[in-house]
Amino acid sequence: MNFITMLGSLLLLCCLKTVGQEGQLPISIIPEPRSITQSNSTLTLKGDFILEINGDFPLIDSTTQLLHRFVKQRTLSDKPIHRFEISKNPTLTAEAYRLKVTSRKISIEAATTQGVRYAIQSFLQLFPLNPTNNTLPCVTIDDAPLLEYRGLMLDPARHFIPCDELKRYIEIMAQYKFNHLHLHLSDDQGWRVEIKGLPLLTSVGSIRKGTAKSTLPESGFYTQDELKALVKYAESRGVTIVPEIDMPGHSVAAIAGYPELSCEGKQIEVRTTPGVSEQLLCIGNEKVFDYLECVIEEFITIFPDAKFHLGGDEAPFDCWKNCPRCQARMKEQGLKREEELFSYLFNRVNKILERHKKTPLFWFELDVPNYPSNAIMYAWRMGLTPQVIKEAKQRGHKLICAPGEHAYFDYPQWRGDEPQPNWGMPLLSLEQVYKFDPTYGLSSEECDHIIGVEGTLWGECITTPERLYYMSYPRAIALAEAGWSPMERRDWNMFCKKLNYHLPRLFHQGINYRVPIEINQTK
Ligand code: TNX
Repeated sequence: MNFITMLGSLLLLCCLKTVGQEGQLPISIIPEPRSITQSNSTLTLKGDFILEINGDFPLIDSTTQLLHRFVKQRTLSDKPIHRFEISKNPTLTAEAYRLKVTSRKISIEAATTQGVRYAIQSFLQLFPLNPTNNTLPCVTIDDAPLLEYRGLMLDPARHFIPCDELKRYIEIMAQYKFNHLHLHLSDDQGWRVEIKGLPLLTSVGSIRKGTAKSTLPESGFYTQDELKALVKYAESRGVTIVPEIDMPGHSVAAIAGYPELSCEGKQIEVRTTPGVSEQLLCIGNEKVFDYLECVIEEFITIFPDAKFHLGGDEAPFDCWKNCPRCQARMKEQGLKREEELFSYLFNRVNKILERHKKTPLFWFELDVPNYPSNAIMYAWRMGLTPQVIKEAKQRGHKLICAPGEHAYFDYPQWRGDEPQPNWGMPLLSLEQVYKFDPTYGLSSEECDHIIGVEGTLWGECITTPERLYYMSYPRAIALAEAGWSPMERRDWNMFCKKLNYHLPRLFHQGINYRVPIEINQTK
């Protein structure tokens, strides 16, 4: 090495120190990127960007609009001043990006629009909280997600959530690089999607006379047009909607509309209280399969993505034992145990999905002997996750981890906090969410089938949009890091420091988060 290159390397080392060194601007990006290299220089923005887009990035407009809007608001100027270059780099993986901020220009490299979106979300998180200060650190960020599926689940079946509220929810989750919004669209307490061929699903099934806490009726459903618009909106923000129709349990609202779907065939009402119902779909009745086919065929015209959740949770099957039609079905199929009826149902419904190249998703129940071979499973029951990870691997299924012990956002966040009374729900603190290691400490071989994480906000107590955010934030931010950042890049104390930057950002956007007073308590 000659003198000049040695001097050059030394100089480079001096200015390319790692993040957070003294004298450097703080960086608080969540989820934590793979690698950040910060120099001592800064860039002070004084006006809008001159965007240069090299390559084809479909649906990029809503992202670049966001960028323009943001910088114009900050600098109070729409004069195009700063160079901002977005270029295609096909060697990067689908959601990866490289973001470079220098004192002369900003540049992004990505292989897809999604990569560009994430680069821009990270870029926006470089701005100081003080809205009159537009000095950014000069950085190079190389980033890519740990897991391909990073989801949140909402439950408009228990309490209807208007479309506009879903859109706002999508906007915020996209800031934290979540890419799937799973919608639990049917349950005992409500049916929420217009099905043209089965009008009683909504005219009867979307209304309940009261709830556990109120004697006032609860109702609401989405028209197909509203859902189509929602899917488009989500897509433009990089979020895929995963629809769920629960079966064979959690079907009381559907049965209230069409009593012939249950084993007993009795007229029942949409359930007013939480809990698990003993009413299941009758597996011996061909009308049930006609119903499912009709629902799925209409769903398919609304939700273009391949993922289709068929529920499958919490279905006590005593009614099948006493049902002559279910028993006849078992005989016809040579089934010995009622549990095998689940597999029969799921495999048959999967045939409908196969015609449309859809992949079925299920809540994993260990007593169901087999699921369709292409099914993606969810680990959810508290304490069973390690066993479910093993079992899913053995059975050859991909797995998404949404475990009760880390990802149930319907659980209260702190002692004495709402929801109260909480039907014996355990606490799920922010720290407990943050501790979530989706691999459960297993070797990469033992968990190479884990494709994602999901936070589930069951809706029995989610009576207003304010509660929706209160229960989701900031816990969803902690979960975002579990899905995106490798364990070696994560640290609870560092996360708490970064959160002090993110909470005011949420506040500024009108998000009703829980103030996590515990994060600034000295230990
Ligand atoms: C279990 S998690 C359910 C939901 C409830 C939730 C309440 C799952 C697949 N089923 O129906 O809302 O517990 O915590």
